[in-house]
Amino acid sequence: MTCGLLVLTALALCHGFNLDTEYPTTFQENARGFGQSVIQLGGSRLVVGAPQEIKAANQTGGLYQCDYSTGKCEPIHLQVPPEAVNMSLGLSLAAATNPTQLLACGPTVHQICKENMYVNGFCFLFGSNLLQQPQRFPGALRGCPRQDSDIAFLIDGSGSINANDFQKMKNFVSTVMNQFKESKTLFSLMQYSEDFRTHFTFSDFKRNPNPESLVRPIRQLLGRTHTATGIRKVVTELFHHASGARENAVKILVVITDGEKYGDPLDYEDVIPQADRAGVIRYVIGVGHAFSSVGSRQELNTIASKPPRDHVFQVNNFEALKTIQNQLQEKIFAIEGTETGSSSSFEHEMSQEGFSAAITSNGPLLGSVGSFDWAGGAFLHTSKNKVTFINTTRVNSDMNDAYLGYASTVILRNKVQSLVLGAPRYQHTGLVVMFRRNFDTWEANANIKGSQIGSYFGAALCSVDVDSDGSTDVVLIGSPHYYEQTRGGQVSVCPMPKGRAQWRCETVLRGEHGHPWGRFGTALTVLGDVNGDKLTDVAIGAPGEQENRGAVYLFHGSSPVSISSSYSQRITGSQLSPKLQYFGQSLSGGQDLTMDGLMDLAVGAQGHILLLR
Ligand SMILES: [Ca+2]
Ligand SMILES: [Ca+2]
Ligand SMILES: [Ca+2]
Repeated sequence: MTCGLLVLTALALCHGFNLDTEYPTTFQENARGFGQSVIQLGGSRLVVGAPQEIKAANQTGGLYQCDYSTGKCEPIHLQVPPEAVNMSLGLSLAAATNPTQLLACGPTVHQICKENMYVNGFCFLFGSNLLQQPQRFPGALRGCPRQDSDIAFLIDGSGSINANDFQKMKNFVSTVMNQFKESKTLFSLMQYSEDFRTHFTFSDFKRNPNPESLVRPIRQLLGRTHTATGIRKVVTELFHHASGARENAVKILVVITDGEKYGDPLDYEDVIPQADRAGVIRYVIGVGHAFSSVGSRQELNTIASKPPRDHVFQVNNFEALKTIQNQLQEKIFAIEGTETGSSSSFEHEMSQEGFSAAITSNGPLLGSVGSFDWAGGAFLHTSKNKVTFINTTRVNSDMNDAYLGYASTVILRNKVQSLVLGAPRYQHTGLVVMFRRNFDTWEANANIKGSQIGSYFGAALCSVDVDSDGSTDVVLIGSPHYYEQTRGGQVSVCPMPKGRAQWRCETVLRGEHGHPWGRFGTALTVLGDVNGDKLTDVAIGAPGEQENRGAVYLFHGSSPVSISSSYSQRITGSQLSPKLQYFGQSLSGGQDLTMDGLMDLAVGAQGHILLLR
């Protein structure tokens, strides 16, 4: 009897230490991809992503909220902006408490720029009322990258211009060239009167991009004004690959003249259609006399591209050329591409921002694996218009194809927040980097490298406050493709580095033997304290176990700064339902949604979410 009683007590204790697998609540939806992501929200419900669901033409991804009390899920309605083409909404989710916030991302927004397809992302930040329209990050789709331009000057050197004014024209040309210093714009210059002289070609400029030294030696030709012939020569000779003109560049011609053409054997109708066919955009700057009569004004309109009001500039004298420098620059910038206010926009064409997501006290953190040729990084949106891009280039230049931002998490030490990003393809072995804020920038201050090629070290991250004192104690780092003969995938337990000490991992968590393709560590979550020892416990998904039926493991906190290396419970998908696939592909824990005082665990499987308590 005593023995029996002991056994019963042991059973009860054992049951209380772990999760009940007898009566899980199952949520099921036919939406494609339902269960790829899940998050507990506000202590009352689950939000589930179905990133592959086709909602409408060009619209992929759905969000659902699932309620334990009704056992049902219903779609969260979102006004999807039309430019969010096929974004895979719900591929990543994050949530915060106090106040309740939900961040849901669609990191595959397709954007067509000319012949190229780019992949960006949008994330939506909801408050606790999911019916209210969320805030969108970024606020608008990044503009298409700028196109390079080749700009040719055709300057009037005829005898009607005095030497002083010719010098002012040269100054104007060098000033305009200097305004494009930071761009990939190339310049060339021809002077015309009745004679024509190429002072520098695009190739000359490329070899020596120094406006002063190119412009200073130009001597005025003097003579008559053969403007039409000059335009033909620019179109055929300067905008030619032999002069270094680029096939894909925007062709821009800037003509500066003080009057009507005179003595020219060619007419404008002989040359302007040719310039149009060659795609040369023409700006004309008429100085002084050029505007003295209706006929000469008409001539400028003929030379310029249509409409004239956008392409003809009028100045009263050469001194006044200064006043149009900025206008000309703005016009040319507008042609080159959409202005986005961000000078580095063309480095993020494939950013996939929102591939991972976290909510920081400063604002949403969006992992962007595709930035800078797949080196990756993350955008931290601190306010509606302020964005910081976080990456490691200052620390390590060899980040090609590293996929930084594949996973992200926030850690808190003594009320100071740091960010942790995973780069699972770094040097093929993976890297995890911790970033600390230094005024307005985020600096990498610690990192850990993976050891095995192809292991995907850093593909999943989870920060854990084991003793619940408000400070993070360990970061769990998943390597779901870590290969051992009988076990696939592992999770490293990495305590916070002390002072300037190297960041290291101590314990390694593994799944059961016999599952080389288990992908243990694909999903990680904090569970809360399930065994009542006041130490936080964690759950780890292994969705590849048993031919992709999948399993979830529980590990107890073992000291204020560590997690036990042996698991306390293994729950397989097959034990809950024979039809479950990829059980453990997503996890979310830490809240009591069933209101029984015990922490619950939400587990994603293909088309299903299971709530265990
Ligand atoms: Ca702690
Ligand atoms: Ca515990
Ligand atoms: Ca519960």
